[in-house]
Amino acid sequence: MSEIRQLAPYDVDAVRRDFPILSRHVNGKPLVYLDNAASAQKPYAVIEAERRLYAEEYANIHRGLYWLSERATARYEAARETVRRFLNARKPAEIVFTRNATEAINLVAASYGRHFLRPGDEIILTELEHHSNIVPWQMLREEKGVVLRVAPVGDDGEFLLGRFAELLNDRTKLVAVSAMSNVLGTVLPVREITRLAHTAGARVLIDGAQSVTHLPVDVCDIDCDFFVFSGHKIYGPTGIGVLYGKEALLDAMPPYQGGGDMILSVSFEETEYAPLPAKFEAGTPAIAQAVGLAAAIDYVSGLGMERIAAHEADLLSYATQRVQAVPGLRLIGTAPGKASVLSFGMECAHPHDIAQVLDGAGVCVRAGHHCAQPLMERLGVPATARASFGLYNTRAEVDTLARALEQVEEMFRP
Ligand code: C6P
Repeated sequence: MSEIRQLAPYDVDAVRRDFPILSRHVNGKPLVYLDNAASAQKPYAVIEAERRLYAEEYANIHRGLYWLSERATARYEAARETVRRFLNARKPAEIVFTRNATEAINLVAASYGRHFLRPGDEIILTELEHHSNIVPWQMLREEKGVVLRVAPVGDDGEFLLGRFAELLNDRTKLVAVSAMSNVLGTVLPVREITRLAHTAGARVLIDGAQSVTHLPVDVCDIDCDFFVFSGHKIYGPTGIGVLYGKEALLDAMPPYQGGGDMILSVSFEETEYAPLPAKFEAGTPAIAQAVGLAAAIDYVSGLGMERIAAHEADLLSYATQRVQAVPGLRLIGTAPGKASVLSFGMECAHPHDIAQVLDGAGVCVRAGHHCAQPLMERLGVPATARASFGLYNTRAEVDTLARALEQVEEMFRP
């Protein structure tokens, strides 16, 4: 199916039929789901992969000496290989399953950060980071006395590479940046950021929570040291995320959590840890969710990341043009090359009011600070309304959004 689909023109109606929830109504209106940056809906392929595992092949993994456990283990490890291929990592050992992107960043902060960073070492973040890529480093600052430096963004939300480069110095030990802003859609030049950081002798962590859904990724090409993402944003299950790390680095890092499955042997005197990646996967992992994530990756790969990106780019430019025509609406984040996210404010209404009116029209958007309060502060807004597009959204849905925004304007106009 996948090759045929990749060769055919992008058929969004066929894609929509793969997602059962998209045919439902909310508040008496057809569902228009535009909150994909928060979490994406799931295709039958993902739902069915989890169902099949539970119905036919489920047992705990890595420890059973019976067929069913071996089968479930094979499925889980095959999922790891699918993720490896998707990211173009060198080895499955470089792929650690976590709960989500947040846990993956916490793992790096707790293991790499505690073990390798010293008081006075500097970590560079950017103004557009999600709280998940700020708070773990602040916790490390409390504990280790590291220094956080923040690369600025411009008024349009563009990343200022030159200003970032000025922050690099011989105390910089880590650069932790998002590949794409969840609020503004700004896409960061992660390859160039990594090159500059490496020249300064720093390690690089890329938060791919948003970018992984919209842009093809190749960790070897970027040459980053760590890359993280969550399954639920890429049409996969909740409860599963990924940490990619270069093998030598992960090898040198101490375990994050202790328990079963991450050991070779335990006595009360000492414990020998398992090799990668098991060393970082203490306890029974999210087995079915890993299998569901692999199905999601197969699904998006079947459609083709480039084709998805092209479809979404068309939607974003159409939506930008449509909503800009709504009186009193101001776009927030207009960096060149931005992807799939449209944040805005309206003179007449608070973002929460906007979201509520849109909900009445069946349109789901997020409103608030989007877990990026420092960015809100930088932009001088308390909140934004945010429409974020996925591979199943259509121009007709954008029209519904624009009409509902016109309704907001009519309702709240003084
Ligand atoms: N952003 C949004 O609505 P988790 O929660 O671990 O799956 O993802 C955290 C995360 C990390 N980095 C970025 C850039 C993100 O956008 C997110 C999640 C959602 O924008 C939920 S706050």
